[in-house]
Amino acid sequence: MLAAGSNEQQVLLQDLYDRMAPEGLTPLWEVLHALVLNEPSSPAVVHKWSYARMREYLMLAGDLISAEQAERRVLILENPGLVGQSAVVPSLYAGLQLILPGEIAPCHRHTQCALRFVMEGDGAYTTVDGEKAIMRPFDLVLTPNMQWHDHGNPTQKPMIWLDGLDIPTVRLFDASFAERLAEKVHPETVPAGDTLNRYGANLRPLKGSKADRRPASQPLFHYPFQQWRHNLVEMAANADIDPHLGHALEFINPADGGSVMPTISAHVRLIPAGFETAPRRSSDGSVFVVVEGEGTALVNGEELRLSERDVITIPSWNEVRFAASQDLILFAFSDKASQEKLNLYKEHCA
Ligand code: 1HN
Repeated sequence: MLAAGSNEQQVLLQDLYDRMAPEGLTPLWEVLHALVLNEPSSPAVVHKWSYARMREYLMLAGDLISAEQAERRVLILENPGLVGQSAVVPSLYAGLQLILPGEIAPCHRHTQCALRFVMEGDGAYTTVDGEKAIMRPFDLVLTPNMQWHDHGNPTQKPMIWLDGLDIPTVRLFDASFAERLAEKVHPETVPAGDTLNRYGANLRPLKGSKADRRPASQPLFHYPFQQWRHNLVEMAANADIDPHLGHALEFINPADGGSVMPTISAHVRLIPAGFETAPRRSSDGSVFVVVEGEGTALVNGEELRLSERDVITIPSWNEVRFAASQDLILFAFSDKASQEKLNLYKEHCA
């Protein structure tokens, strides 16, 4: 055996690497430390996108390209640590989408799951498998895996929402399938709001009845702001506050009580004015939207100022504390759903 670390060893090892590389072989011992970390060390960085800045660029894009030509007119919120990957954290994608008055975004479906969180505008819609979800500010709307969806804006004002998709996760598994509908828009087969009546109020059509019409695994796709804000505020008025989260409610899939979609979890929080959450880390990669109020996120000791509609991303295992100067309402989505299925999810509260 050659002396460890000797020049001669290095030269001979390099020669071995060079010989085997063309045959698809490389040494584990050169990369092992980077493959198996003692704790997460994300290549993604903490980042804030101010809504005013994003909106300015998005409206400029609106002058240059139609929603129809673009298919989807979206600015990707690309994590500065993941340049070229169209990812906000390693497993998820986020984008800001604009639909101008009179525009439509043509119908398609794909294996990627999507959520929309409305930032601005009132009355545009997404049609999900023939049913319109009419979108109001801070509504959450889902387009689960392989459901036909197109968007339209019959109002007089621009409509802007944040898209969250599991694009990088689907890419990891090489499992992307997509198709365009022959028609630009899906025929409307059910009145708007029908699904909320059937599945959105802790009721459901009797199993086996004709009224049970949505896919069994994904019946609900609209979580209106009016409803979730009321629930959050009323709960907070009567609940002990969690020191690490503030008041928090998770959106669930009524089919199984689990996450809203198989790869994406979503929740909302209320942090009352004057409250500061205790330090917390979690292994999910998250995106937060400021819905109401003002405050700060203190991430690894660095302070980010939060104002209405700002978006921040907090990758895995960064320590975060939120502080509210006014009652702060946050929406968040993350890859917790995937991590729990893979027995990976972990959190640490100091
Ligand atoms: C998509 O289908 C939408 O339907 C938005 O609005 C963004 C990004 C990548 C792939 C599909 C939409 C998307 C997307």
